Amino acid sequence: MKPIIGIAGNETVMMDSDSHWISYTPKNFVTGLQQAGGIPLILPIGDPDEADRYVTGIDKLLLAGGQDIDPSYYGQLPDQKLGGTNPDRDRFELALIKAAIRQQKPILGVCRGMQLLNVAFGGTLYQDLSLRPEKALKHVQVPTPFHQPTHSVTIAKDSLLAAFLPTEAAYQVNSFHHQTVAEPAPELAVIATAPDGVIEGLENRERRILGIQWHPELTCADIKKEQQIFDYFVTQL
Ligand SMILES: [Mn+2]
Repeated sequence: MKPIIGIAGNETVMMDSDSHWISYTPKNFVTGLQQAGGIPLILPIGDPDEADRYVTGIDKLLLAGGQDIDPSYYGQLPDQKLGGTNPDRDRFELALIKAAIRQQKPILGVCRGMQLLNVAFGGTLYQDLSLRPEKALKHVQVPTPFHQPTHSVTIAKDSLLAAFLPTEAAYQVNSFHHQTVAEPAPELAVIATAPDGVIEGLENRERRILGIQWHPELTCADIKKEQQIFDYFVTQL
């Protein structure tokens, strides 16, 4: 039976109208999961008290990209470089993570999703790449097209990703993030790193939790190995 993959949704306003809000997820997550043999189900931002019910109805949870996370969740005040936040989304997704852990359901976190996993497990973020002590590479690759990889990552040999991604040679990924993991949570292993030391992958194998900083949903139609990330999540994690 095909697994149901809950995708934590986002909200945006249509046509600059205060009253025309929509709940959504990027369609490429939907098609990537469908290609992998999953049944995607978008979970709109809602009451954290309902998170357990939502997770009961899914087999696995996908956390997508989006807004910056409220830095109060990792003990910081807002820096001038902090981007837009959505407190309702933070609250709901943190509740979804707790529920998925409680119900022992696998989680894939992408970009913000990986950063939120780190925060949920007690790790911290840099609110902007410029706040790292070391100089960073270009991690917001705009105007380069979204599906083109622009920087490399080194994948750890004993990681979940090593089942299908190369660990000997550097692996090329796309990049759309201005924030980054600072202190990884104690329960999460660092499994992918960019040449500048930026953390691009985290996992907890026992809990079947995987986080990646890049965006396979934007590359999976063109690059087979990127589609394999969704294949692995849907069929194996
Ligand atoms: Mn990057």
